[in-house]
Amino acid sequence: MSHHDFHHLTEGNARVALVSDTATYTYGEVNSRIDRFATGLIGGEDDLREERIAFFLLASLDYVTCLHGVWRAGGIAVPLNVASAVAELEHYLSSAQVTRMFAQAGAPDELRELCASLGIKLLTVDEVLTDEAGDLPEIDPGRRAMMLFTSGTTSKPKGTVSTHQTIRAQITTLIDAWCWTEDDVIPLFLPLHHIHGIINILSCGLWAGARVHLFAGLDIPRVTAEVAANVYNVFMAVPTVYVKLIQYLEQQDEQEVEAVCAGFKAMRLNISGSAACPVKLFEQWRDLTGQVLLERYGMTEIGMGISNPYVGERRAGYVGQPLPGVEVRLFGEDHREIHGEGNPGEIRIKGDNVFLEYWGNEEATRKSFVDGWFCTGDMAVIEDGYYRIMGRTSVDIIKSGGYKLSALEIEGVLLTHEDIAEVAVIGSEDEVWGEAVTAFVVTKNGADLDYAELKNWCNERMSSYKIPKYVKRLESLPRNAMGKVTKPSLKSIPV
Ligand code: MCA
Ligand code: AMP
Repeated sequence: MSHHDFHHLTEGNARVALVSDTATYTYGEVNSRIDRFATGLIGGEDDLREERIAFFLLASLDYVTCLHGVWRAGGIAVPLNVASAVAELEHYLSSAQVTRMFAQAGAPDELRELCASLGIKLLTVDEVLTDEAGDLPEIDPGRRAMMLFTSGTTSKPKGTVSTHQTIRAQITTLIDAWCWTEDDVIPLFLPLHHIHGIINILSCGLWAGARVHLFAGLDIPRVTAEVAANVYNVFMAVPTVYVKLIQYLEQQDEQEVEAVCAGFKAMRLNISGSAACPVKLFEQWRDLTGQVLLERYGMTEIGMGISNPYVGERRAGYVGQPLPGVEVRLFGEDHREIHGEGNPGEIRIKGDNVFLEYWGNEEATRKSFVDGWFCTGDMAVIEDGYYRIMGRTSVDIIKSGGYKLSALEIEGVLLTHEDIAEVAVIGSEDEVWGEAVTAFVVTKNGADLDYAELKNWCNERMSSYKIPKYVKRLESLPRNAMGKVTKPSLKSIPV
């Protein structure tokens, strides 16, 4: 990917690219700001040479400036979760060996102290912008471009590195498959440290010359007001958002419901992904709005892999067929390929869309590929030509509201609590979140555990969406003969 690929981002282009609460920015304005930022970032050098530049920014002109500025200057963009706890940030920043970090003016003291202790320069975008754009390097498409942290079956999140070419492939596949055009207008309320927000919405939108409405987070009254005013024609979200929209509409008067539903109905596309869309939700949304949700399957390491068709049957409970340019096969535990319909196997992926490596973790990278195929850890089966996701190979990964969470990471933090002797974390079925983080704990000397206090304690140590929604005290954890906690048996314990 070179910046010429985003061919609407050019000097003087008067099309509107971004709409925020307070302002509207044209492609030309955004482009010039990116160039001036990239120039400032490079300083007296000719290329950032894959320097890791982090940013801690909500969806904003600054965010877009950082992302594209780092790309144009030859750095690696490290967008961080703005809801992170300081302890989590420390891991991201130190493992990525970040040297500079961009945040809004008036960043909290904790962030200043953390950056100072790690020798990271904390800056605002304005501080770096130059008056004029200078020369920028030509970037080889094989060079590293972005690092996104993803939780997995290890206790600490890993930095997933993609190249300019990876990102280009991930974007162009979706531009074609979902028929993006410059007439599209889409709201962006999902977080911007994951593929769903960064690639599927923001990058596809800017690549296509579309208009992206930036929100600091999910603000249902504001989003639905815009929907009712027929502002958007494309909508992308995780299943939890559709659940929350339905719950919200249940509280509104008939007139408002009618207007919002008509707004959704008039759109050309509603997409659900990042977690399984229950058949019931698919049907509720269709009955309410007339929209047949297009469900697709993706992962941080691969972008999007499998999608229901834009034209053709979108089947409830299925994720569709491999996207063009993405090779998908199913394999058994013995690494033999599974053929034919109705036979489950692990999804493995090949293609330009697949990431390069886990940063600084050759072993994890090596282990995640077999014979050149990336092993997703998701099980699937093909039925009547459509892929159906059956679940994951690991019980230690939880999907809550579209966020992938590591049970081991949460257990690791809880175990540092002075009253907790043993703990096992699982995802329990939940109508709103898909899976709700649930902790089974054995306390030291039978100590009591107050939920509100524990939640407060957790707040300082983990992003709030990782905090267990349910905590259940047990006398002991169920273990097998090897002493390993039998997590599946915990699923049947009422909480
Ligand atoms: C918020 N809360 C949550 C979650 N989000 N709890 C569990 N799971 C969550 N996902 C909690 C907060 O801690 C808070 O708790 C309370 O809910 C209200 O928080 P708020 O931020 O106001 O909630 P919200 O705005 O309604 O957020 C719900 C959300 C958000 C919009 C669904 O979770 C979200 O943006 N999820 C999408 C994440 C995403 O983009 N995933 C894509 C990654 P309390 O009140 O107790 O403090 S996957 C990906 O990129 C792959 C490639 C793919 O396939 O797409
Ligand atoms: P992440 O690592 O955060 O990118 O999340 C990727 C994971 O989300 C995948 O490995 C799947 O487990 C899950 N996922 C994404 N889309 C879907 C979907 N449509 N249905 C079921 N699971 C999904």
